[in-house]
Amino acid sequence: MYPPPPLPPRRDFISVTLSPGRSYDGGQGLRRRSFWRKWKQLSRLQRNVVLFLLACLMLCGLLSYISVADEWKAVGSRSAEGPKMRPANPPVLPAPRRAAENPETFAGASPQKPPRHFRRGPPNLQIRAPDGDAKDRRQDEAQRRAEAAGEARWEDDAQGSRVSWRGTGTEPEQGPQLPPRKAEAAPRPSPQALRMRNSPALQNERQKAVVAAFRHAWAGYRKFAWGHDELKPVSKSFSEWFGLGLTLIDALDTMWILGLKKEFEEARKWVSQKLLFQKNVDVNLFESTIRILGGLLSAFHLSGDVLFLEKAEDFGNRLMPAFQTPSKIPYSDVNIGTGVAHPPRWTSDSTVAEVTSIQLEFRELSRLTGVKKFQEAVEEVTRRVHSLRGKKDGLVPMFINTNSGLFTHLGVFTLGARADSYYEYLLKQWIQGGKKETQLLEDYLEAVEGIRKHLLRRSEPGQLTFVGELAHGRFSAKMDHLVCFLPGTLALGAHHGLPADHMELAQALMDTCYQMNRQMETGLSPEIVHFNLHPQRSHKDVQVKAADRHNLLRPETVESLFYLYRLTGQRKYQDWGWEILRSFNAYARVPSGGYSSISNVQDPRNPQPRDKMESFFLGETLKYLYLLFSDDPDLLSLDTYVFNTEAHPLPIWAPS
Ligand code: DMJ
Repeated sequence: MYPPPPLPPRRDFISVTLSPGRSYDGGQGLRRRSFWRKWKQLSRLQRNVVLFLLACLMLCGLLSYISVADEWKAVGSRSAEGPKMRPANPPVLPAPRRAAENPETFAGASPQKPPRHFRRGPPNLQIRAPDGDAKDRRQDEAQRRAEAAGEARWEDDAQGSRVSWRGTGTEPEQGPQLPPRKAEAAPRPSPQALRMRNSPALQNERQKAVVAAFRHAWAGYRKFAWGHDELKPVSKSFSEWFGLGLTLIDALDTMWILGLKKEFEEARKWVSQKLLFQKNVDVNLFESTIRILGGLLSAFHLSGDVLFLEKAEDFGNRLMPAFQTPSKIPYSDVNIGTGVAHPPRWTSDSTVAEVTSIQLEFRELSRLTGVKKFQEAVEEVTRRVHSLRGKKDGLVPMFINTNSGLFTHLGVFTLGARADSYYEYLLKQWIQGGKKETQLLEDYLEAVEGIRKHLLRRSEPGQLTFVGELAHGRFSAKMDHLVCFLPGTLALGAHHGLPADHMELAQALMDTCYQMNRQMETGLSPEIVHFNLHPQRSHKDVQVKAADRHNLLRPETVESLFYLYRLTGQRKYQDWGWEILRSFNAYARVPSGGYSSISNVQDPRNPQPRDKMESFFLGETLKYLYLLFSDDPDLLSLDTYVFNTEAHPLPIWAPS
């Protein structure tokens, strides 16, 4: 057989009919005549049908005209009032949308496109368009019915392998499905559940002041930001980061501890009815682990309410794709709806503090659920980081590559941003696990010696002990406020049997952190300070650059004050915390509700509110202040609980 002859190449033709002698009228006369001929050719029935359809069309047109005309009339009457109200120069951006007064009605309102919202580091942590509202409502309804029927319901997931803009298309590990649970590990109320104290009589005056501050902050959140991530107290609005009610979840255990039962119940209802993780949204693995996973686990432990554990397990499952990298060092971001994980847009590095400060939460999740993969994933990270080259006497660089698994940007060492909680979690995991994991302890002890050797100095003229930074052998006298977690961590280690000189160092650093607040005109620490190393009497110990003068309502100073008071009993630490609370009330409190971070801690007349209340103000700052003012060492005993880096208490597994 011969193959058929090849077809000629396809050509496109345009056919043109020329009609000489006809005057040009756009062909309209011709079209009219041919329409009339076609109409005549129709049967009577066909004509009637066509006429009937035309009549229907006209009727519809008439009806919709009437309704539109009504609306126009309304708009017209609104705009008649308009000119009086409108500012002479209307703002370029629309005014922020206000949340309704009633949180329940607002929580279900249609999603708006959230404002872009930037954090330290990655610019791509923005919320994506949430799923349709109707879908959310259907899921809510199904969830409500399931809960009414007494069963925990786990949403179905439309999962599929997807390829993100940078890399991994990962099959979400069991996605949101509830993994088969070992019968013996079924969740049950925590044996350590802490009874909520309802009686204000049990609270001293300072604790009552913290409760008042919390109520004020909560009132703002409830009124203007209910169910959203963060309150913008000045504009009486909100901002989204993950679109998961971050402040509400971060604050759950604080409400429990402060005895705010009504508020807790209302928030619990929101978690039960509105908190759904099947959302097309990128979350930062670290931030969402410490705030959301940690917050839910603590809420479960304190209240004994299994709802929080179920939510925690669902969320933990959705974070797991982040660990599917060539090196097993997790990506910074993961989409909890699609299961696609990825590094930041500009690099394949992750931050060292971020990948090493999720262990307490994932390990606890494994212990509670009996599902080992959570613990295995994070402990693999710990093992790999432990044996990496590039450390300096236990100090770690700030970045680690998710492909190679190696440290990058070698030679730069800090106890501040991007490295801070690595050190904190070495100690706290060791405590959490019952002080058996000696490798964690050894890494911690070595790091403390590394800090002493390379980063510790005294300022002039006041001889304040501080922790600076090292960049390629050059010392910088710069210290982030974030470093003020360190006195508390050192004191905690000493309490758990580590060398007594750790406590001495803790106390010296505590003095310094207090001075970082005290020496500012508002009594609130700036984000970063530089210490004076030169012995001229005219210079102050603590110096602040214009770009670093802001205060974000961070907890680290009061966190350490809590540990220092709890473990030494020295009242001065309570007094220092009291000063700080008074400063927050004087300079950060927004009368209509909420507290705001401020731009200038050196200008008490105009501290410049930044219109943002970070979730950690309720999750950490106010919680630590309340615990600092307590004289009851059994209120979240440090022999029973270990606090994650977002101040969420988790139980110590076994007595040492
Ligand atoms: C919190 O999210 C955590 O404490 C974290 O470890 C550091 N940053 C903030 C508070 O400042």
